[in-house]
Amino acid sequence: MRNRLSTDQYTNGILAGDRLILSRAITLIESRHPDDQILAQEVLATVLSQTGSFRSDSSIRVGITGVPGVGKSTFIETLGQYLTGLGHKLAVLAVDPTSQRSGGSLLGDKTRMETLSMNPNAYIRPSPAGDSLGGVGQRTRETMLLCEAAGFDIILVETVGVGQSETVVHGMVDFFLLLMLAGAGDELQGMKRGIMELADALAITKADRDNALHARRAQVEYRNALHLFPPTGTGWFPPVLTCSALTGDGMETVWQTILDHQQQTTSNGHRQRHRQAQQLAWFRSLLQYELANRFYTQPGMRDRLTAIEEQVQTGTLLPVPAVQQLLHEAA
Ligand SMILES: Nc1nc2c(ncn2[C@@H]2O[C@H](COP(=O)(O)OP(=O)(O)OP(=O)(O)O)[C@@H](O)[C@H]2O)c(=O)[nH]1
Ligand SMILES: [Mg+2]
Repeated sequence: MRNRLSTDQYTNGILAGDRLILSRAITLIESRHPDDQILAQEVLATVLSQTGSFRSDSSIRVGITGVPGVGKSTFIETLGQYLTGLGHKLAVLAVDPTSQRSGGSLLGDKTRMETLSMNPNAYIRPSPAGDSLGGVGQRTRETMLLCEAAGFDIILVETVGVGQSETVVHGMVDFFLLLMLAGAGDELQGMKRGIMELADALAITKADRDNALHARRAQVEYRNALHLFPPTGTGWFPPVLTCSALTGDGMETVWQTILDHQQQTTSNGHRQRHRQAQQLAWFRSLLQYELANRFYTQPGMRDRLTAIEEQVQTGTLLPVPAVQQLLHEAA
């Protein structure tokens, strides 16, 4: 990156809540350039050593997922306005598995969160285009830490409910909110059950106008459906709420639910255990990524793989000895 700042300049800027410097530091984190990566890690380490963990301990991280078009961005816009109204400082990040393909990003090209992006107490960071080092969302975790160090006490992470992104986001937040639509008895079946099992709450959105009654009916259906799920073991039972990002109805209840969850999991120790487990999982996934990366980027590996795969395909070499042979050569 041209015009790099010094570690001190980044660190002081971030700790002072300078958004411009925060943005530049995040760009550094997203960069694939080795020099940028080294500097980014230095900045992160320095920032974290100065904030300790108190800022991230007092932050609330919320993941918001749901099928495309369910209303995630609009919901974040309305909830965000409400939260900044309460005096919070809010950072909005996105984990977008589709940005790799389109080269764009959800937050960038669809709903632009026009009101929220003008709000001095909100910081919106679209997800980077192109594949992220370490896989989908890896850089978002570090970005989150920097935002917390810059004084943002609520982090909202939007992700579209396709692929693996919701699992990734679930692995980095305290509270995972699933947005759904009414009139979706069919959707319930089509919906990946796995996502519902991850949710700390379901919110049926667009519960306004003609849709309000449908939403209440769907609320009952989903409540019944959730009762069939095994208990989470945390003592928390995911509630089903209704809301409208258009009218703002239900936003307060959604936020109160998140606070209740925060309070309960803090007092029973689950929150801390959860974050520790997330740290460990992050480490493990990075290690796996790094190992694979080193293996595949060895000189000549591509040709060697092609040759061995051909042998495996034609049956002249079995998969197990093929793997052993490759690993042996690599060592
Ligand atoms: N009536 C009504 N319409 C809504 C509400 N929330 C969102 N919408 C509309 O639904 C459409 C999709 O909203 P988005 O917020 O872009 O949905 P999204 O889930 O972020 O979509 P992707 O980012 O593409 O996955 C837009 O036309 C919104 O105006 C709501 O509460 N009520
Ligand atoms: Mg969106």
